[in-house]
Amino acid sequence: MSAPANTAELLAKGIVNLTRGKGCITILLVGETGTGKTSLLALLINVLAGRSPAEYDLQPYDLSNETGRTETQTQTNSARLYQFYSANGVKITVLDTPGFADTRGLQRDEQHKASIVDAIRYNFSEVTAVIIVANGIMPRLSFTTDYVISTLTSILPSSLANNISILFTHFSAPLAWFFDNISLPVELRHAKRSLLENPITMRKKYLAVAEQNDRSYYQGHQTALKALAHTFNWLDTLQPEPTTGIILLDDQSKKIESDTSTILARMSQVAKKSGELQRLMSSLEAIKLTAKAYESALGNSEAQKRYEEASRQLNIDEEQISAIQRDLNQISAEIAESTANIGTLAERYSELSLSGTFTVQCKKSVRLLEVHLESTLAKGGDAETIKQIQASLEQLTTKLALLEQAAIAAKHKIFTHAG
Ligand SMILES: Nc1nc2c(ncn2[C@@H]2O[C@H](COP(=O)(O)OP(=O)(O)OP(=O)(O)O)[C@@H](O)[C@H]2O)c(=O)[nH]1
Ligand SMILES: [Mg+2]
Repeated sequence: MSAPANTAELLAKGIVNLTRGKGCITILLVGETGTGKTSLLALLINVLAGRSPAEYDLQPYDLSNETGRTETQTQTNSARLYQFYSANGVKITVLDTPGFADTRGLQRDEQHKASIVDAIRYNFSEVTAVIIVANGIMPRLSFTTDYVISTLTSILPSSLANNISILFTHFSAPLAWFFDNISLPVELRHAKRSLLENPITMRKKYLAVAEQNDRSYYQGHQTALKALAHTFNWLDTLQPEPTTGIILLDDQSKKIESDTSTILARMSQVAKKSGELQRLMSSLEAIKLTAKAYESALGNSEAQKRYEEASRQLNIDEEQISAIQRDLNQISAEIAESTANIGTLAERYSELSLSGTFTVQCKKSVRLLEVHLESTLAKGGDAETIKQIQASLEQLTTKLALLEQAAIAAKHKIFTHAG
């Protein structure tokens, strides 16, 4: 007979029931910054220890891994692994991760991505579930959340699709919930969704007010336990997935990124050489005119000397021009070949990844930077910040153009090979 389902009453005693004879659950908590991942971790630790709200440890996580945003709000710095047991001995492993769309910039998000994937690479061989934590007080996805979801799906393989759930925090009233499902990416529209008003946060608020007899707090706590019970019932249905897909995707995207940087460097080399070629061609034209002018007065010894000098220079320039042209042809052929290879790599990545294509993440980053630039300009931001955003935007746009070109080149290559 299967074990009884998880209930708020059992969870209040720290009891988790798993029907499949599993003794452990591994959860990745991911999402936008400030949505409540660390608070959810704190709730899980307290509830599974069987503590009552009065006994809650409000900060049972590594405080040295948190940076203070305000006195009551902190931001997680890097991915951190937590292991704890339910009162009846189920081992729970949670990876609390730094949130994306960090106000400190896209580069910081790249570091967060690396910290998450490294933590997975070195600590997990399989994962039971990925819980995307999102803020429930929003009718549809903002640009930022859209960017965050695309960043997350870019590191997750599609083999994990059934193991992903979206937990909307700051909210617990399903009837009043108006989130527009259509705004979610197709891959996540069928993901399990749940709502939570985190009692850890409410507990902090509750303790801050003088009157400590708030029945609504205890009702809220009960609602949260029910939501957690549903989550554990869902976790119980899951087959853990190997993390090899995440690691493979990371390896592939690192290769694409490094090959892209190499090509971009080669492209700026081409631009420099083309400039040089242009300069030499103009100088060649000028020398040709000079030589022609002296040629018509060749009886004159001074004119003869000048004519010979011009002819010598003409030869030197012509040799240099053909050397540069040879270089340019060779580099351009290499670029074309590498671009098509990147496109092929990106296609392989797309077959594995939840995000669909490799370029989608780059597009969303461009869009986010454009919005950021618009709002910084509107707010009258300082010139240095604006210059930095513009430079990042330019870099990213060039990279996006290259990736789009790579996709076309790869298709053409396949077509040519097939034909
Ligand atoms: N009202 C309410 N506040 C919440 C809830 N969950 C989290 N918070 C508050 O939101 C703020 C951010 O919570 P964190 O748990 O630090 O968010 P995080 O996702 O870990 O943030 P990063 O580490 O920056 O990614 C804190 O002030 C929490 O108290 C919730 O369900 N309801
Ligand atoms: Mg956090």
